[in-house]
Amino acid sequence: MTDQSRTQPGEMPPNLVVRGYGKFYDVLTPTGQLLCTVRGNVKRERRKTDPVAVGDRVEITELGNGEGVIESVAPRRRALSREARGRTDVEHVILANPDQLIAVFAVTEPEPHPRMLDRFLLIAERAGIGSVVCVNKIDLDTSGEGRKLFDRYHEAGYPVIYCSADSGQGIDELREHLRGKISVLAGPSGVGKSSLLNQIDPTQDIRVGEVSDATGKGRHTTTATTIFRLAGETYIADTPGIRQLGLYGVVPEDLDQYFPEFRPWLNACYYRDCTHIDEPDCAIIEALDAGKINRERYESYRSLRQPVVEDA
Ligand SMILES: Nc1nc2c(ncn2[C@@H]2O[C@H](COP(=O)(O)OP(=O)(O)OP(=O)(O)O)[C@@H](O)[C@H]2O)c(=O)[nH]1
Ligand SMILES: [Mg+2]
Ligand SMILES: [Zn+2]
Repeated sequence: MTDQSRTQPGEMPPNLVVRGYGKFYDVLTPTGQLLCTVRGNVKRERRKTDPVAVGDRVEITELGNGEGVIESVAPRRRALSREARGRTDVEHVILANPDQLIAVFAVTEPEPHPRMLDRFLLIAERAGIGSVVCVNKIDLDTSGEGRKLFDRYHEAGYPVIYCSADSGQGIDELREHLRGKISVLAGPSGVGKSSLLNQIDPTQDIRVGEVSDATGKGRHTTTATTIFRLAGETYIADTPGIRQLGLYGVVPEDLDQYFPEFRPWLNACYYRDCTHIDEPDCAIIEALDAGKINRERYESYRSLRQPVVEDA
């Protein structure tokens, strides 16, 4: 490849990393897919983050036989990230350059944990990425009681889709939200992320797992993040289930910005640096007491703002 084929400054190269396998990456190019290794300098330059992540746009050199080398990674426009395991200062990228998060939880099996959903929404807010809450396995909620847990997200302003990969309910609505965007399906294991993707595009035939009976927890069937192209500019990433979501780069002072339903009140507190916990004349607490902010969401904020200090 000659230098003329390189992308100009400010432009994103068309080549998209769609899957990683340790040292190798599948890269979708305008003419096909290549299995690529990574040039050593890319790793040396990026020690505090994944040197290459699924969703990255990359410059490559083709080697023939469907193989290539990633020469450089374009600066990420945004990234949905978590803390690397055991390293609070290192970013682990769930997906680079997504347009939106589809936060998938099951209405039951496994039991949904709203605090966990709050964390997913929070990392997306921090990254400047919009979210859709996708409540799956609605076929199992025969009484309609289970879905009420998710009312608070609708009240907070998030689109909430009730769907079932089994019955097909809500799939068309979900498909509408995906059109023309790069979306990332994320959530706990066993909630049906891969099953939903199979419903959205049956030609993909992605492996789905069983929720183990003993624990009701998923078994981590999906082991690597993979981007699928659904049509033209519509892409969706399936991700492995996440058990613990370490909040990368979230500072306590900024937490209130990441709860969208707080935003209308944020500049009305008496103290500019109000924590909204015990200060007088706090507009958030007034909104809470007036029923304009959901109490569970507020408690979720409070627990993150003032974590209980545990003995070492
Ligand atoms: N009843 C019911 N079961 C579902 C539904 N969607 C998925 N399942 C089942 O839930 C189990 C887990 O589904 P997966 O699609 O593998 O879940 P996942 O979120 O991709 O899990 P990981 O890959 O481990 O993160 C499978 O046994 C599915 O058949 C649904 O809408 N209703
Ligand atoms: Mg899966
Ligand atoms: Zn306040």
